[in-house]
Amino acid sequence: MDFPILDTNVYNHRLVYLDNAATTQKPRQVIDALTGYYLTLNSNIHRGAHYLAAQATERYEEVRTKVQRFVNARSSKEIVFTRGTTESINLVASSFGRAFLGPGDEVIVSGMEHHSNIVPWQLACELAGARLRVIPFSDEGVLDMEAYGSLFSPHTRMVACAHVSNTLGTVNPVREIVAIAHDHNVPVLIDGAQAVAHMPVDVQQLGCDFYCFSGHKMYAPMGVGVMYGREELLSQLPPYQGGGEMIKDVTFERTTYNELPFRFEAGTPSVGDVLGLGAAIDFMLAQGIENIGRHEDELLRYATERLLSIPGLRIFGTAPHKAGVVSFLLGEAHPYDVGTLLDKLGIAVRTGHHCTQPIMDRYGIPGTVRASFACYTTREDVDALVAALVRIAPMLM
Ligand code: 7TS
Repeated sequence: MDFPILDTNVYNHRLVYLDNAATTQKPRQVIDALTGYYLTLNSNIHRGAHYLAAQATERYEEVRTKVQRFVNARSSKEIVFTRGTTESINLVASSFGRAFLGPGDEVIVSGMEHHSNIVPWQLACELAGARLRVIPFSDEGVLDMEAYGSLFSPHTRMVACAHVSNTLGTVNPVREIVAIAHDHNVPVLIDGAQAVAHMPVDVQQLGCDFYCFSGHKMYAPMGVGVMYGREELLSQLPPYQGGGEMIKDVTFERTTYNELPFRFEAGTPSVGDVLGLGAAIDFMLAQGIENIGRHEDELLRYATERLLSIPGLRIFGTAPHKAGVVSFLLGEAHPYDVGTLLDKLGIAVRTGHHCTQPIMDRYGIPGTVRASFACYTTREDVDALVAALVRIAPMLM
């Protein structure tokens, strides 16, 4: 594994990068794919009749097939490239909302969603005169599945839920969530932003109708993401953005639209970033996704145990099934103060509400300090975090 940025020194300390839920660092292979594209291949795709355009198009479409296999979609038509999870969810909420949401309808979301799986649905509901229903969760950070079942009504049109919570680390029972929704003939969107880098994802096995994720949280460049949509449903959705590439024929009177998936890819995509995503998938497959998951699970156990040995430290999110995210508070210290002092010791964590304000309201706290892991995180990184917390605790408590 070669992640050049991890050699950075921060205030004369070795960088300990524990903000992987925000974005992962990039391995050399991904950086090379990106620079290689601009050095040798840069060209607009699907359009030009020339050599570079044909090459770039072929490579771009190869990555689509790679992503299809990566999440085990039935067809590459079901893979739409976007800018990231946020755009993927906005695409579905906007298009689905226009086609299927009406006055009095309901969309179910969980209480632990990232704002990007709340606000797009609120916008769609506002336009349609529909409303959100929210699945509550326990103090441990486990969704209340009984309450979930009771939220369905004849007006329920969609369920949108995170696979893994970016704040609590909870791995939600997605298969069960989907099965219950499908019993009510309601489709399900899964926000996989915090899942794809940490566990194998099989959209057919999960049964979900939409699955959204970002490249930059799985070792790929920023600027590329994926929206998987089950073909049967995707083919019923109206276009999201209008522009080049998404059309078949345009006149001033009427436009007909291109076939899937191009209908949802208006304009010039971020071709180099897509090729970087392909390199990131190759990197993950070479490491073995199960191996990465096992490594992070082991670190999570170790970090949880060591952090809890610090007097006054409280962890938020103690579900039995978690991914490599630990949110905590040190006594009554403000998370921002903890984060600032950790930074001075070279330790990068995230502080605040992590774009999940309803979770903070649920616990009645302003925010948390969050450490999150990736394949390159080590026990030494965790030890450095714990040692730093022990050192700064007397200044804050
Ligand atoms: N959904 C979840 C569960 C996320 O964790 C994030 C980003 C998003 C959606 C949005 O992804 P984007 O790539 O479109 O921005 N989460 C975080 C985080 O936890 N810290 O910074 C970004």
